[in-house]
Amino acid sequence: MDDLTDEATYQQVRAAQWHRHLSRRNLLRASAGAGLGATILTSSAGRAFADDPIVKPLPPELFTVYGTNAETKWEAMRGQGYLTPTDRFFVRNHTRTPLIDAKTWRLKLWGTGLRDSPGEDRPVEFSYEDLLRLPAEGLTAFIECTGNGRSFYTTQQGQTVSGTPWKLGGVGVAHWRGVRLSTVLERAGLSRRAVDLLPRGLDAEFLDKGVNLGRVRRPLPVAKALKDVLLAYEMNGRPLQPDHGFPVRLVVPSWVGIASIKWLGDIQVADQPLFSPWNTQYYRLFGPGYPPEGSAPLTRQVVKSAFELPWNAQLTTGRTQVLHGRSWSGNGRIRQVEVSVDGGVTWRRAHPRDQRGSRAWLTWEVHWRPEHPGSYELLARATDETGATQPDLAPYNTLGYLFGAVVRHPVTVA
Ligand SMILES: Nc1nc2c(c(=O)[nH]1)N[C@H]1C(S)=C(S)[C@@H](COP(=O)(O)O)O[C@H]1N2
Ligand SMILES: [Mo]
Repeated sequence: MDDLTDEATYQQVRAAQWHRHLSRRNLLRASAGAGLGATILTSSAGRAFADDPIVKPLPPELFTVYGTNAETKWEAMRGQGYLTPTDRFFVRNHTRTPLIDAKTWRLKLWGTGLRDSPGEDRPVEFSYEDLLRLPAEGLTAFIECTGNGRSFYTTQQGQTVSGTPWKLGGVGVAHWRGVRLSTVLERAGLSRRAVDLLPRGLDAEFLDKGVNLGRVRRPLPVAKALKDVLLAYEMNGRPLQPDHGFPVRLVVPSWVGIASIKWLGDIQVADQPLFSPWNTQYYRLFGPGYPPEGSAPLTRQVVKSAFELPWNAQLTTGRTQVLHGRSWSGNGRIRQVEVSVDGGVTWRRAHPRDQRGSRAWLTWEVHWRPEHPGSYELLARATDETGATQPDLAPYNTLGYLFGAVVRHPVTVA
């Protein structure tokens, strides 16, 4: 297998692939469309790229697309079950989806936090088959982009922030299956001195305003890694699809989406704190009230709620509507959801439906019979088991992370 960490080899392999994959394009699209997560391409590097940044179909009734990212339309969740079907699960790519050959793929662990301190050049390796043979575990959990809801800093709070202008569709709940990261760390010889891991993706290097920041990687404290992190190879009962990290991704429950590294290639295990742009210049809070280096690196997501309705939904006067929605929190279970149909003057309790564990959302519903035509704002406000509730205003930060305020959802009654 070619050494992908070697620049020259990588460039060579990449150039050759570029010519080859045009002819493969249609085949790839077809297999992605058929939902074949285990698309296997033969390429010496074990990695190729599709022409589009995202491989799966992105029909406009399911997604809003922003460059390399696509958000789920909340109305596409209406009538769905508890989980977000994979065909409508949001995609957040820094660059583009790589197509990886599971046969040659290896997960490599190395560093001073392992007992023999193996260097990057002689890592402890696990094949896809090795991982499939280890004890498997399931986990129902949301993955949510830290910038989910970012556009509301501007539209609700009049503030300028930078980044993808997500509404509330940068989140999904899936049933993941894989091996506990702790199991693999143990087998790799985790040392008691280990403090930080640095999982790294096999997607292309990320350029920000012309500066090459290298491959996507974000330090993960050993304590979280040993607690509940999964090396997932299945999503909703099928092998991961290319866009969601095939062959193996991390699922770091309750934490900011960036922690859940896709297309996992290697994990540095260190006996000292690690840093990357993804825990220093991004995924911290910056701005007034924060130190110049920003807040501490972000970990848990905040409390949020969404209605399964289109933006500016059209409803009928004098008819009872069942409003459906979902609420979730990085702190644990949702204890209560209140809904207002009069812009926040009066509130009523939503009826809780289903919540599968503390790392996934609560589905709920509320009945409403609008008697008069006009424009309305629907509000949903959740409170989690720690008592954390959604505020009227989200604390400003320049990168627009963690928008947890109550969202005012416009509808028209006619
Ligand atoms: N290797 C790699 N992992 C990654 C990313 C990426 O661009 N490259 N994006 C991260 C971000 S910011 C988010 S929100 C989640 C999105 O996961 P999804 O695309 O499966 O929904 O993946 C994370 N893991
Ligand atoms: Mo993200």
